[in-house]
Amino acid sequence: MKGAEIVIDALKKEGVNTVFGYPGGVMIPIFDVLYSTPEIRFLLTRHEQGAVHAADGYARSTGKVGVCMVTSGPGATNTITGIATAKMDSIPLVILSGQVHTNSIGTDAFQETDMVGLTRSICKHNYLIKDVNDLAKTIKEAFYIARSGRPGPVSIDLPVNVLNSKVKNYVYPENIHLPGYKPVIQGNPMQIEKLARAIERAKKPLLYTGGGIISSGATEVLHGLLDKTQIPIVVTLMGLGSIPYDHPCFLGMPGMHGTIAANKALTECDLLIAVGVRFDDRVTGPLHTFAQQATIAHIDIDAAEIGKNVKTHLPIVGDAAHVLTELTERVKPRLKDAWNDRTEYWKEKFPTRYEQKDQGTVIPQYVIDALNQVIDPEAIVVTDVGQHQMWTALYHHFRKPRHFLSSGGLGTMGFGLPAAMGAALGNPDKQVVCITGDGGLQMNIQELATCAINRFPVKIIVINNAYLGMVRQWQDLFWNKKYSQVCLKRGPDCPQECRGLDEHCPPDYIPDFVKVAEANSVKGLRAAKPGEVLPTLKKGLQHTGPVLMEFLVSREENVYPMVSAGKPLTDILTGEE
Ligand SMILES: Cc1ncc(C[n+]2csc(CCOP(=O)(O)OP(=O)(O)O)c2C)c(N)n1
Repeated sequence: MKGAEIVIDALKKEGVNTVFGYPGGVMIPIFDVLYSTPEIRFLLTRHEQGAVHAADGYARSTGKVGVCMVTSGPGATNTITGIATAKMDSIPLVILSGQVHTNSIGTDAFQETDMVGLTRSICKHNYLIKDVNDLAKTIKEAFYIARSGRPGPVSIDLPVNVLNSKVKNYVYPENIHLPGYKPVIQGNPMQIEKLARAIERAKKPLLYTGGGIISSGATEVLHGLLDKTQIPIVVTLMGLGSIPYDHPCFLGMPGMHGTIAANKALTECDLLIAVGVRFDDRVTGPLHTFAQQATIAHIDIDAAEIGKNVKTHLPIVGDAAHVLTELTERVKPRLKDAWNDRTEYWKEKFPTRYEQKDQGTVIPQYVIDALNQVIDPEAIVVTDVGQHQMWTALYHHFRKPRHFLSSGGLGTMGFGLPAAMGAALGNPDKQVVCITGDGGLQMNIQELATCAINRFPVKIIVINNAYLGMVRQWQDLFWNKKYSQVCLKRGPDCPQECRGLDEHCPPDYIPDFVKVAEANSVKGLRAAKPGEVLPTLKKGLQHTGPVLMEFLVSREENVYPMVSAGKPLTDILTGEE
């Protein structure tokens, strides 16, 4: 059997029926086999970055490993941002890239790049296969490593001669032998017992949970723990959806754009039970100010996370679902008490809010909030990165895990549209809504064509403020309103120094998103007045094919609440100062 055939057979054996990618010279042997492999659907994107984000969106929404296949050189380097995005958010991917002939490696051969070197620090593991006899075993390992323990992307570089070489007796291996890699699943029972006792003693316990809950499939167990203990909970961007937005214990997202209730609770709690989180700086602020009064328990499948950023008093290495199941069994029921009253008071006293007037400009928050009235409750919501992402995190009504996809750790603009496309492919029965900024959409706008030609009915909501809004917000609040290179209307007639809107501002936005949509056979709609928002959303969501709904919003709206970078979580700007 030829190397290229082994790759395709291995994918089938791993249960892969969908691959995202883009072809090129050295990968033709594999594409040649794919040509007559109807069991595998290949999604030809319009850019390799689109392919890797689409594989990522597929993986996040289905829980399966996303597979991406690209050629050597520029094909491989175009996946780098997507691989780093997946690594930061612990998303299982296998990236198969082509490579030049093993004899040419190191000679600057045509389209040669050192993929192993390039991906070393941004993937969970990587391989360069030099011998066709290692191919099957390596692919088996790669899938196992990608999906087990703390999931992550694994890169496999495939020299063209390996793909063209033959193996005499090919068998796909059944077992994995990786003595150096044994993820711990069950937590230490003594430690779990200690945590159960600590919860009984605590006066102000708080759960702080993240993406680890979703990747371990621990949502139901978590709900069970909440039912038994009523412990207030804050959920990071990556964990949104693991608790329904209206759950009585849910205080919202913590951190820089977190709710006031969540940040106050983090500051005051005396026992912090962190599960599947990594104490990201966007959540904690300066570490010496974070949860100062708390005993910190940290449950994580990745031992390297324990104590990485904060001193942990009660470490438990293990899978969140297993550890929380055992914790729920061991902990005594806890009734709501004065601490619950206090956190609920904060929730009521400091809701996130906006004001939409009947006339005048559309407020971006209103668009995202109004979507709650018309969206299918089972819909998958995907965002890009920026202000619209934070408003979605604050205003969207999250209901289920794997139904909110967003680039958290890397904050990758351009993620939204291709990730939504991957989610649509993986979930043909679900409504998929992509909320994006006018900046981020343009980073992978070429994928509109992929959506249209494949009939992916993605509903795209463009919050068009004609600014790179989140950067403008920082310049507004912390850089004396010097709007340097954030205006997407800026042209040669604009003054050198700009502090916002004035008579020089060109009237038209380029490109015309509605026309771009229509040129790609995607339905285009636009709303510019408050009264047009709901009808446009309704019309767009009812349309059967892909739709782009552009909302022209007030340009200088800021995301609040906000804790300034480098400030403690107590230092909250509300926008009403
Ligand atoms: C690839 C990439 N480049 C730059 C940034 C820095 N950045 C973060 S948010 C942002 C602005 C995003 O603007 P837009 O897409 O219009 O969304 P908005 O913030 O206006 O909602 C920028 C430039 C980034 N996160 N990713």
